[in-house]
Amino acid sequence: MGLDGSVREGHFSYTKLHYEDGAASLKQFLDHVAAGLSVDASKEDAIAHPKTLSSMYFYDDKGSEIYQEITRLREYYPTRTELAILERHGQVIANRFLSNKQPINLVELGAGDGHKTEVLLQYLIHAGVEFEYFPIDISRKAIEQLLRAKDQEWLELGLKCHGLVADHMEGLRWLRTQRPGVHNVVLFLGSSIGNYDLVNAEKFLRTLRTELSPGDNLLVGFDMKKDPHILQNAYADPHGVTARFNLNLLERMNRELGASFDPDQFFHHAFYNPGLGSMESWLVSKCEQRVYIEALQRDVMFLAYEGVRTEYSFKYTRKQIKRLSEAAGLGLVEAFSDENQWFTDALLVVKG
Ligand code: AVI
Repeated sequence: MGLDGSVREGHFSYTKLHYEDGAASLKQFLDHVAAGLSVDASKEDAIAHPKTLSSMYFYDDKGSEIYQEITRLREYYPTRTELAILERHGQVIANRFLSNKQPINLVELGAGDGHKTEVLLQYLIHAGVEFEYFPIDISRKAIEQLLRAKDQEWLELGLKCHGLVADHMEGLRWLRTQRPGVHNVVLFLGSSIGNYDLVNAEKFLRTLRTELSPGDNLLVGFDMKKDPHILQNAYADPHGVTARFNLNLLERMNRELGASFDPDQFFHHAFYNPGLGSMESWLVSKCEQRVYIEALQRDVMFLAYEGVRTEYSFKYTRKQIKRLSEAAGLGLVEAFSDENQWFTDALLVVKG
């Protein structure tokens, strides 16, 4: 570890701002499961308030691996469509930052595997934009894997990079104190914003804005509204990869909470809800059953065909993107889309 608290990883380094507390995270997961599965489906209000679990718990090591598999599926269009947008419009995006003529903190929320960002990094370097790249992820493993995987490539590109093991807001606050006055460009790619409902998406953007300064930019990925058949195919793929992704949540409860779920007794069900404008993923019980959760010291009952909602994936229109941004105090500078208008990377600016 360096004097400034940074940790070297190959030719690059990272700072750890978030201390992973295994016991606290497990307790949080347990409380979440207790609240989400406590609904008694035989009671009337279960129609309005079914059993739920948050999609944020999909991403343990196994879930993250299956998600990478999803992104490579032909049916799951968002990843390759966003990549194509960045390939097609990267030059214009880079030129926008060049015309600001100031050095930039290029901040990425959620490190990912770096594949999509790579395109943008190359454009920025070739355009001569002066920047340092700060991938932020709550998981130390994710930052280490990214730095390790990209070590030689980035070295050859002459990229300046420093990782942050932190939650999004902690990372942005650190940048404000360590690099005051530097223009921030925040990347939130991959339509992760769609996993928030509309109220929480606005709340998230508003909180982000409070950590930034007027004139700072964001590039946010939005999946667009489209023919529900295309959505259906992407979220209930015929290869069963998304089903495995969803069912892994049951296995995670077995592994971490000593639950006795039999994944064969549930199925993955995904559909587009046009009223909400969102894809929904559910785990549906194939029969009436009782599941014991050791860490809760109690059984959870499921009726036959009762569901647990595990994910929303909201889809947007241009108008909604503009409205959401403005409500959060952000201006829509430019929207970059593919030719089918399936996906949009929206360049936003923090208003003064
Ligand atoms: C991570 N997130 C943007 C993905 C999505 O499309 O909502 C997660 C996912 N769920 C099913 N397939 C992919």
